[in-house]
Amino acid sequence: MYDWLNALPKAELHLHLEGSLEPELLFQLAQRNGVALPWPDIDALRGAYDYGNLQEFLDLYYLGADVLRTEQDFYDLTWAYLLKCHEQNVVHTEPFFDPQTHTDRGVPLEAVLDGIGQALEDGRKKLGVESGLILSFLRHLPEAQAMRTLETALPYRDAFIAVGLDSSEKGFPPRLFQRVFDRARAEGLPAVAHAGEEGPPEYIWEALDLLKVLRIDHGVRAAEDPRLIARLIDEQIPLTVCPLSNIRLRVFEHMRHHNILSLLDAGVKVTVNSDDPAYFGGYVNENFHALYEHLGMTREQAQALADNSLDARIVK
Ligand code: ES4
Ligand code: ZN
Repeated sequence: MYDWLNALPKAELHLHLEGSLEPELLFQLAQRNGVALPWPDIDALRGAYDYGNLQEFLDLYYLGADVLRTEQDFYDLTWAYLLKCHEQNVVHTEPFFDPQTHTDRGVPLEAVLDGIGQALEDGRKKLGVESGLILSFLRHLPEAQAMRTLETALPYRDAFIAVGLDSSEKGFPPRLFQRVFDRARAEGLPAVAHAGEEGPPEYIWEALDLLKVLRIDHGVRAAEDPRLIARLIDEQIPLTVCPLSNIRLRVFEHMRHHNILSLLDAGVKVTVNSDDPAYFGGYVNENFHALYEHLGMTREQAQALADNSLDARIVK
């Protein structure tokens, strides 16, 4: 079963590039850039990968991202992730990056986009991994800063395929970013948004009705709202679900309580993704393995999940 799952061609639609920064590369980049780290060694950093909730994880994730300084760093980060895709039969990926995490530290947007973009191009040519980049706004920062980020990015419009919304969810509803997403849509940019990970089903409604997203990132809390579930099924709106992430961030107490297969069987277009694989203990295939081990996922279900991921691509 494991070999069969590994060999399934699949797409990854929910992956934060900054969250694919493995501790080894993190330490290597810190040394290359002369960045002092709060952990004495890789094991100490790994020991910190124990989170009570989304915010505790994000605090560590933003600290880690501080080692990313140059175009080469962003190339190396993206290339390492694409090698994983190649290894795992991820034939298509639509990764997120958080421009504000870097521009707020003085890293030029151009360095970020050029480094990621060159690696994605090499991934297509040398590995056969197709891709499209999603520019994601940090929702814990003011709307005006997201708008400025969008305006700064528009001259590089061809470097990304869509906009997204991530970071701390509770207390930062999608409605706060309606004007930014209106502006992006006016520029012809499709949208996705994190919603219903820690936040309530209402945030999923807002993402659909106000931000006009074509996919929901996470969305597992939709299960609390039967009307919303009916809509997701009716409109076949994809949910990019991240099982290992949800366990590490305590969205579900244990993998055996995860609702992804119930949603799938009910007719919701769910997909399997790794979110922040370096921080959550696995890439896409390890997420599939966990569904087999703890939820008894069948081959038919796995095939449906992989088919959904290819179907839910923005770039066809
Ligand atoms: C994230 Cl798991 C998750 N949720 C929201 N924002 C994020 N950024 C990186 N990982
Ligand atoms: Zn995410």
